[in-house]
Amino acid sequence: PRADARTSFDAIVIGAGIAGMYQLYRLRQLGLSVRAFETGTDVGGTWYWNRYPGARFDSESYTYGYAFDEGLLKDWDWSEHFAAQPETLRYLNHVADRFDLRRDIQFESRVASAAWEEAGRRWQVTLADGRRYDCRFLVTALGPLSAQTLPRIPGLADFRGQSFHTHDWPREPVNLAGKRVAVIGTGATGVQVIQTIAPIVGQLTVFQRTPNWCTPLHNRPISAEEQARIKAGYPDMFALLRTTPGCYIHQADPRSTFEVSEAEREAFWEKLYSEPGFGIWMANFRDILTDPKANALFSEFVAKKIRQRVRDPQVAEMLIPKNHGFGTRRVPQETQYYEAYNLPHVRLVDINATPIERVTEQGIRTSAEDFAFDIVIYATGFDAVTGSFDRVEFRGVGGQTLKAKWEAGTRTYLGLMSQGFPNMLTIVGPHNASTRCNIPRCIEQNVEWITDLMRHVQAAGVTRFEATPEAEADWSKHVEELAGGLLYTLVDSWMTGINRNVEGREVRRILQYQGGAPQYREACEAVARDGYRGMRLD
Ligand code: NA7
Repeated sequence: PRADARTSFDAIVIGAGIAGMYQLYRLRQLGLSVRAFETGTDVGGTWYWNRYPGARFDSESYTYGYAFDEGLLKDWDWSEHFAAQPETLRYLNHVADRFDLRRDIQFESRVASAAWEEAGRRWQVTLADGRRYDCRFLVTALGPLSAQTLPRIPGLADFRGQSFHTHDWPREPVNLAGKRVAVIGTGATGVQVIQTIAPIVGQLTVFQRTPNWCTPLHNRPISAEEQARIKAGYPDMFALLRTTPGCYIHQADPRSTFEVSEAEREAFWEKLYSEPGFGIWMANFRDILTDPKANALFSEFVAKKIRQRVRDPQVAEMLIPKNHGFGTRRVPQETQYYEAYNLPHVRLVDINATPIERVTEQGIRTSAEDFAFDIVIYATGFDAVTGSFDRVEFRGVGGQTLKAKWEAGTRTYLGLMSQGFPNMLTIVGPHNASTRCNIPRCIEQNVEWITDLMRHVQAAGVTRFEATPEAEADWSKHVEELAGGLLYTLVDSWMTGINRNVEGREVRRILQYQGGAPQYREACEAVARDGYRGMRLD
């Protein structure tokens, strides 16, 4: 039975997505009393919330599932190379059942604040509804892309039709057939929505601010033979994933763009364009994301593809990014996305030319035109990485808030903790390799490192730990240095912490550890090996 009345725990985990579920499982194995708090009514995090049409993996399904349990790997069959959201949610429910996780998860429980109490060396956790709990150790599993943001446009509440942010897509079915639909936003989410609903709706109007470089996903079902091969190959595959920078199956090409002949280059790029997944981004020539000339040449290759696929040359030009090169923002992967614009009832509106002035009762008014819609879909993204932390009031030593601390500059140790916030660990926090990663792989690493620390802390009778200011300063500097020379740091996107819908998010930040997952893992392991160097354990 669930010990709902209990309010004191060894550890509290915030969030029951991929990270929170696994952390709960591991801490429970150590014999700790643990409670996980989750805002949703069930497990799944990202895959619980994002039920919008077309939501699916951009990672190969079998590289994305948990790797920690052989039985789980053996029993679960992914149906497609890139599974859709309902399947992923079923998978996460299967995991919750299999490991009996729900008995320690409290749903519909949004954590509003967590305050460190120095005297008792405990965290006081308060939910949005006022219920209070306390724990020795606090682990955040908030998700890097869970703080959804709506556009700052006047009149949002005036609209009389249905409207939703893709993250908050309703649980009950939305009837899109024959409807007049608007989509605002053309990031990875917008692209998935647009290509999926275009054939179904009556009219589709896409409001685009910045086009992205999208490349084909080439998804397909997994045959029985492939299934057997995938399962037999799991040990080798996971070993390979430990060696690639983002734990993807794609291995970087050691050659540089200009060391091969033009014919060889074109043939290689054609091959990448015809292959499934992120290979085109991650297994391209090694200088594509660092040398502006190489980047420009490859961008032109993709532009040519867009021109071939979109019939109206004016629309094609609108869909080709002009101010950033390929791969310097998150690359949306698509299935017939460009072809959607060849349908007679699909229209692309460039809101730089004709800005949105307001949302009206009927629809959307731009500087040029009044549009009427039945449904408005906001695919407008997230206050990334730190946004989910900002939505909880974390108060550390002396009552300082984490938000105020990080506003003055993101500071962490290993992307897993922040000085002044003792006994608190941040899975997928800023400065962590996870947000440049096939995320469950990096989540498992984070969770296992945290679990080892907890084991050590328990055995040694430690009741308080904290990163030292020096270690934090060094790590933060190291993270900044590693990003030097990468073209993405010169471009606005969620990866550089930009979100013009949030005040204060107009300045680029280094949010990610760019040294690659293997080097990150080694850095974490070295800290543990050296008796948790850079941390004070009392
Ligand atoms: P993204 O990639 O941040 O995309 C958000 C999109 O919404 C992007 O095209 C934005 O244009 C657009 N946007 C945001 N605000 C506005 C306003 N006010 N007006 C017009 N257009 C706007 O979020 P996604 O959900 O697509 O993807 C997030 C990640 O989730 C993705 O990378 C995957 O890793 C999974 P902008 O580019 O800012 O001009």
